Amino acid sequence: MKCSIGLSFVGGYLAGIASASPTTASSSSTAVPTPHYRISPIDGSIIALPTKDQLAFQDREYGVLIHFEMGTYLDIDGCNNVPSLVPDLTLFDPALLNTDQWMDSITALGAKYATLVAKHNCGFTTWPSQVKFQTRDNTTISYNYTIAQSPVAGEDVVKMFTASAEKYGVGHGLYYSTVVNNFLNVQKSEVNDTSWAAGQVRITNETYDTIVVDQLTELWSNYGSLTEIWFDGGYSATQQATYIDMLAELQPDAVIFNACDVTSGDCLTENSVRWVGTESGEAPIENWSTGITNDGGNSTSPYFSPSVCDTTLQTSDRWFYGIDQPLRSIQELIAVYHLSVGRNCLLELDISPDRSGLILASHAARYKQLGDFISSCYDSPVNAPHTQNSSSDDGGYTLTFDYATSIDRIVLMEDQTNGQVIRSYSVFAKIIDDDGVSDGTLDVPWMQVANGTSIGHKRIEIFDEAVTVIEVRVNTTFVDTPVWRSVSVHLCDVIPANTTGWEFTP
Ligand SMILES: *[C@@H]1O[C@H](CO)[C@@H](O)[C@H](O)[C@H]1NC(C)=O
Ligand SMILES: *[C@@H]1O[C@H](CO)[C@@H](O)[C@H](O)[C@H]1NC(C)=O
Ligand SMILES: *[C@@H]1O[C@H](CO)[C@@H](O)[C@H](O)[C@H]1NC(C)=O
Ligand SMILES: *[C@@H]1O[C@H](CO)[C@@H](O)[C@H](O)[C@H]1NC(C)=O
Ligand SMILES: *[C@@H]1O[C@H](CO)[C@@H](O)[C@H](O)[C@H]1NC(C)=O
Ligand SMILES: *[C@@H]1O[C@H](CO)[C@@H](O)[C@H](O)[C@H]1NC(C)=O
Ligand SMILES: *[C@@H]1O[C@H](CO)[C@@H](O)[C@H](O)[C@H]1NC(C)=O
Ligand SMILES: *[C@@H]1O[C@H](CO)[C@@H](O)[C@H](O)[C@H]1NC(C)=O
Ligand SMILES: *[C@@H]1O[C@H](CO)[C@@H](O)[C@H](O)[C@H]1NC(C)=O
Ligand SMILES: CC(=O)N[C@H]1CO[C@H](CO)[C@@H](O)[C@@H]1O
Repeated sequence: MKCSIGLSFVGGYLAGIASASPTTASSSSTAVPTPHYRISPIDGSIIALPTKDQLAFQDREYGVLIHFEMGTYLDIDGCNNVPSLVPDLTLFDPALLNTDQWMDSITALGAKYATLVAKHNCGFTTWPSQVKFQTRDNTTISYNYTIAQSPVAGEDVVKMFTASAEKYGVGHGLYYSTVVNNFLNVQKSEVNDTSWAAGQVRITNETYDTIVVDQLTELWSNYGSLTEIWFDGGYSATQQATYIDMLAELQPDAVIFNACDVTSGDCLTENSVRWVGTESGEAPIENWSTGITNDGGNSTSPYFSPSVCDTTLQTSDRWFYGIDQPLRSIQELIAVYHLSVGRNCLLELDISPDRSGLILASHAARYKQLGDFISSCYDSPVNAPHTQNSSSDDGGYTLTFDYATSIDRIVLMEDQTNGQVIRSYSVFAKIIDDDGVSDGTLDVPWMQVANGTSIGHKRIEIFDEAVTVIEVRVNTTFVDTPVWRSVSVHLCDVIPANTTGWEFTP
């Protein structure tokens, strides 16, 4: 992926194209989807409304992004920034390829969806694309840089992956980079007409546009209903109307990563999700489900567009399998979970099958370790059978316990069906300390244990230390009376949060 490189095109690059050559925009009369929102009955502000697909996607909370393609066979991390590199087709030779084996790691992690890179920047397709096109000398040829010309001709990674995902009950999505294709000598959606390297085929810009449309049509027609579609680095402004129509017709339920042009505000679909703006796996502490900018979003934006935090398992921002590339520690990955899912951002963790087509044992073990932590910490609230709750119209929510209960964190979830409405929260607890116990009185004062702004789908607040409480109260400010999805308290092993250079504020 290296999507930071591509994604910087979303604003600057696309804006440049649109203003430099407005007449090249499609003549289709396709309407750009408009955002849906309502007006706050309290302060008149905008409350963006989600689609059912966006809510269902946020419910998945975390998934994986699978990098398995020609880049797997390079010592560098894919073909990014090496425009003349067209790796030899004989390199792609996964002798032990088994996508069910991938699913073992995905389900051990607890991921609810998986998005597969079907074409990355080298231009190689891991499905046997049947697309034909004209070269600049008007000869019609086949797109012959695919798995069908590789040593494993006859296989279709996209089809195998789709079947495995369906078998294991994991949502499946596809990534296809539209802005770079070394095989066709394309960077930033434009065919370079000055020189051609070995293995590159000569085409026109118009032909490139039709190839992309034809290949996306294959991917969006032949592999079922997709959970997520990735536009890494955005898309060419000239293709906007075409993609709007294609998505509406072929994949109306998919959520689209990078669906919106930050500058114009145009989106390909209402089902957009936005990039959070980094590849570290950390969302800003204040992070809304709304807004289309590549950061913490905007609470008053009319666009509902949750953020995605994509990040790697391997160190050094390495997305494709790297020989002997170290893995990030379990402590760092637990921090990543809290800095993404715990801050209302969808975590999309990289998976990098090796050159044999399998997930290495050391990688599999780390996914399971993270999955085990998440389920042991968060599957069951502490002392749930002895907890009562009540919510009130003043935006408050109270948990009372039949007897003193030790907790070290709280998980807050809004029901966002009618938009994200809470604008700030404070968590208070009646903490039993040594004095309280020795006094023999439960008349203990409220202490603020956490506070912040955005909740959205989920906010996890970890306290400085475990405390014993008899009551917990959440107070909020809001633009409409909050509807709580859940409020739960947990007690988990204390995991050291710090790793070198990793900022983590519990
Ligand atoms: C290819 O076809 C186009 C349109 O028919 C024509 O303008 C062009 O001269 C042809 N190119 C070659 C090399 O024959
Ligand atoms: C792909 O097709 C072009 C044009 O026919 C040809 O020059 C090239 O050798 C082919 N590549 C492979 C791998 O078959
Ligand atoms: C086209 O390719 C040549 C040779 O690789 C390179 O020097 C040039 O910068 C490229 N042009 C563009 C617009 O990328
Ligand atoms: C494609 O379009 C760009 C921008 O207009 C232009 O610089 C480039 O030369 C075109 N490529 C070809 C192959 O015509
Ligand atoms: C947030 O969105 C609103 C409505 O579009 C806009 O007026 C405001 O400037 C935005 N705020 C920021 C910080 O971009
Ligand atoms: C959290 O509470 C502290 C102390 O009362 C206050 O200074 C801070 O502004 C609050 N932060 C938010 C986001 O409300
Ligand atoms: C929470 O808000 C309610 C209503 O505004 C207020 O009465 C109460 O004192 C607040 N609770 C705390 C612990 O500050
Ligand atoms: C409150 O408690 C009831 C009864 O245990 C439970 O069904 C409900 O889900 C809880 N509400 C929230 C928001 O957690
Ligand atoms: C955690 O990291 C910060 C910043 O890197 C550092 O200042 C702090 O001392 C570390 N805390 C612990 C307990 O290691
Ligand atoms: C909309 C919003 O509040 N964005 C914030 C997200 O978090 C970053 C860093 O914490 C802030 O700079 C943004 O203002």
